[in-house]
Amino acid sequence: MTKNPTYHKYVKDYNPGNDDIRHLRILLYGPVGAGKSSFINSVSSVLRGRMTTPALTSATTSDKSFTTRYETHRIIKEGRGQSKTYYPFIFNDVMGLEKGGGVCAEDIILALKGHVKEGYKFNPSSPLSDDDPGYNPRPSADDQVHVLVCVLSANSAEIPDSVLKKMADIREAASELGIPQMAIGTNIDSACPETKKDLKNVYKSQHLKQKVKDFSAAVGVPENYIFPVKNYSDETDINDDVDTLILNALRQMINLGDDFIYKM
Ligand SMILES: Nc1nc2c(ncn2[C@@H]2O[C@H](COP(=O)(O)OP(=O)(O)O)[C@@H](O)[C@H]2O)c(=O)[nH]1
Ligand SMILES: [Mg+2]
Repeated sequence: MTKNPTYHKYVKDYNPGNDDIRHLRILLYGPVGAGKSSFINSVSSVLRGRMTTPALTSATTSDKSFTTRYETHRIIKEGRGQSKTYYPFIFNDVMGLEKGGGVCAEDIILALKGHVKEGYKFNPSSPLSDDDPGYNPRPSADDQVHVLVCVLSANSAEIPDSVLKKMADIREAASELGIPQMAIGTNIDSACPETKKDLKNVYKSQHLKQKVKDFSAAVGVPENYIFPVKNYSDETDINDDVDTLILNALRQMINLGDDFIYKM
């Protein structure tokens, strides 16, 4: 895999094809530790051409107790301080599909519609109600989610039924709203020794092929909408093969989101 300059350019030059929309909102959801924050950091590193580490990832994947706020992550395009500019695609990530904790499926569905205000602290035991100050009664086209991305780790054990049920509810709501959906499979390195050795083996690996099939069956996303990625985790330098997979997934998010806002 040589770095695909076309994808890089496409992403760098992208502007939403609907003048009423300043940015595409991409919502990542999935279990704690699946690699949501790492993916956002990786996108930042790929586009900046150097390792960036906004203090975003969880140091330990077993910590399920921390509270989450609804936060928007922007990627810096150019400049510093007051003169910073950002890419016209932004990310939200919500964790908590764990049983007995995390964000309620109802809250994720409210987020899809743009009803969750920036900074709202999710309450695992009760969903956001419309009289809460964190509720946005009149969401703009910008507040709504334009692409829903399921994040799963290729290196994790089977997904519990309770989690699958939550994911199915969220997907169904997104389908009703017409929001396009896709998935990324992270940790292709730690899940497969051959791929770890050389990321170019990703599409040859029988193990990963089977994982994609399993994911597809479990979460109902078609196989060709599941993108394998390796997030930047402990490397110190940018790597073309890592970049290519991240850009491939990101390009698809932008394509799907742009189709959707075009129709809005
Ligand atoms: N080797 C490897 N580690 C990863 C990958 N993605 C995430 N990690 C690591 O897994 C841990 C949890 O990732 P994080 O992004 O915080 O997960 P989140 O809870 O979904 O936001 C971190 O220590 C990451 O460095 C990957 O693709 N490969
Ligand atoms: Mg995270």
